[in-house]
Amino acid sequence: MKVPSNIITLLAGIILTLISLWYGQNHGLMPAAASETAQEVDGLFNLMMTISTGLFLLIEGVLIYSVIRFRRQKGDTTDGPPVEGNVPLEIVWTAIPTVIVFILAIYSFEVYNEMGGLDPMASMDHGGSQMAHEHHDHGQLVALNSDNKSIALGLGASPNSDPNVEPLVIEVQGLQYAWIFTYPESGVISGEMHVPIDRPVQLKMTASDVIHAFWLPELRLKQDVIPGREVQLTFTSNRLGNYPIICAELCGAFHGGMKTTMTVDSPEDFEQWIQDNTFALTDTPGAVAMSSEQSAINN
Ligand SMILES: [Cu+2]
Repeated sequence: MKVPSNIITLLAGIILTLISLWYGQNHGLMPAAASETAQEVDGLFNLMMTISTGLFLLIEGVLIYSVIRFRRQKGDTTDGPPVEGNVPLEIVWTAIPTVIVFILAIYSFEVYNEMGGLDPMASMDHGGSQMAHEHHDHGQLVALNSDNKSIALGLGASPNSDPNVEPLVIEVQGLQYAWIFTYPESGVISGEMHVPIDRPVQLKMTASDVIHAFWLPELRLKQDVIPGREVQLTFTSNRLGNYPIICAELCGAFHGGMKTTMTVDSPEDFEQWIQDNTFALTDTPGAVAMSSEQSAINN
């Protein structure tokens, strides 16, 4: 009995779709997601992975099938049939990628907006914020400062975030080859970053020498840090743990060593850490607490 070819095509399509859907969720390529927006970024990545897997299997499958099925027969030295285009096929393989690109564009725009990427000036207290809001009202993505020179950089507050919740402000300074974190509320200065869980954090970042890039893989955030400019990064972590902070811009000979840790603490542990490092500051005037281990020694 011969199975009709359209049944085989349908079965192959179903199997291909199921494999793609499964692999899109189980590729295991991403580290832990430590925030809601990181999970949304993963949603976008997983969709792209699903589509790519489907296209890979389809194209490679047809290629391998054709290599075997239409290979040269023994003793056949004639030319192959002259094939000159196929209009319906060309329309289909142009239309499908167009639709895919539109879906991905809209989806990624949505995720970027969720992250606060479309309104970097939203919670900035610069003199230019009024101007920035005027521009924002007209739907412009680029906000000008009052001096009309600097353009807002970074990620502001998510449009979904509660405007009544004050974010924890941390000043981040990138320099060859370290990150320095200053907590203006308490005066703590540290070489590693601690943040409380479930509270919005607003990083105000500058570089003192060359361009660095502040990369938090578990938050799916990466932001260039530029000398002479303030760059903002706003996020809320929802997962306790230690996560690497890595410089992702080749910034000199020891760029590879420009790493530290972000610790997401419970609110109590965070308060404790702030207190420990504040004591370290007052006990030995002028001393800078570079790590919690060091402050433990000081106590
Ligand atoms: Cu660097």
